[in-house]
Amino acid sequence: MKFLHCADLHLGCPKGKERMNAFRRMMKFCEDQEIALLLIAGDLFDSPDPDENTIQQVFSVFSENPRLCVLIAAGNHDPFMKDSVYDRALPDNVYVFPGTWSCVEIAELHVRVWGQSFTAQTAEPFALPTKKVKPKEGFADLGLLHGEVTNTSQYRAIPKEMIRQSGLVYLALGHIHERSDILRAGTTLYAQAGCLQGMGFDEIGEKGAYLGELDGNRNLAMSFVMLSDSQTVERTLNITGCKHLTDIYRKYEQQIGDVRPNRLKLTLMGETLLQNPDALEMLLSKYTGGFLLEDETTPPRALSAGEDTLKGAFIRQMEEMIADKERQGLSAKVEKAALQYGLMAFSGEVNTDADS
Ligand SMILES: [Mn+2]
Repeated sequence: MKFLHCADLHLGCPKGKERMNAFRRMMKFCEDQEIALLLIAGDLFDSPDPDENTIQQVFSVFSENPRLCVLIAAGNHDPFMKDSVYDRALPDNVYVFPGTWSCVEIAELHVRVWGQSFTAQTAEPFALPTKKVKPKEGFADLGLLHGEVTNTSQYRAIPKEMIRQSGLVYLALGHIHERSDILRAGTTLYAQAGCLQGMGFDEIGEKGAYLGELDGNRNLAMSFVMLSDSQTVERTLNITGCKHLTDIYRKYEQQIGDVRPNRLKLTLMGETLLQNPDALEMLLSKYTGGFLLEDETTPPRALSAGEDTLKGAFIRQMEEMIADKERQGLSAKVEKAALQYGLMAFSGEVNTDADS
């Protein structure tokens, strides 16, 4: 029996076209791979009342594959409450868990799936019912929850001890947009699937879902499936020795190049005088689907720092001021800029209206 575990699709969010594309790609994957069970670990929608067009698209795609069982544990973004997106007639193959830990038994798949929805924007820590449920002969128990594996969180803390005691074969989790590895507590495997499609610069790398294959002896094999449209990639570029924007531009073209449709988080390193980051951003953004520049360059630790010249004395004094500020835990941003401009002035690259 094959199942797919996804989470945090955030459909219906502003500029959410890529997220909808990833959702459609995932549903196509389910059909092509004859997945029997789709576990959605919360935040399918970005809000409890997304626009009607989004709702219709999502539910009609579910209906198009009636053999697929779709189980949803609502999350903090799309809690299951009165008049929310889930408080309506749903397609026959879709089930949303209530706010209490309970199970659905799917006889033809020989599984029971346990789950619990958010019913508000926050949720109490997860606790198993005191009366322990007995395993059922011939059935594997799976779990589905939105929350974080920790002891304290307003977004349903899930203590590891609870997972260990759960008796589940696998617990499918959502909420954390960065996926976890397949982890273990006792005999239970568990994982955060991560979001299906990243959008921001804090959602780095390949996104997708976990594919599970369960055999008749409750042996489980899990693997990751990449399903996202574009991704955010991180790169660094050392621009030591680059004097002008065109030098940086050329170096970028040689070492990184076109990353579209991906978004790029570019960190500039090295010793240089980066004069106009905005212009650089404009030059390079044509090669990316979105651009974030982090400047971690340092002013050239001028070879002339040891010189017995006016320039040498200036550098030593500025470096002392910077070190002094940093010792006090203060920002030395102004002093660093002063050092940059001073060095530029020494090399004749700046005139008196440099700060305009
Ligand atoms: Mn969430």
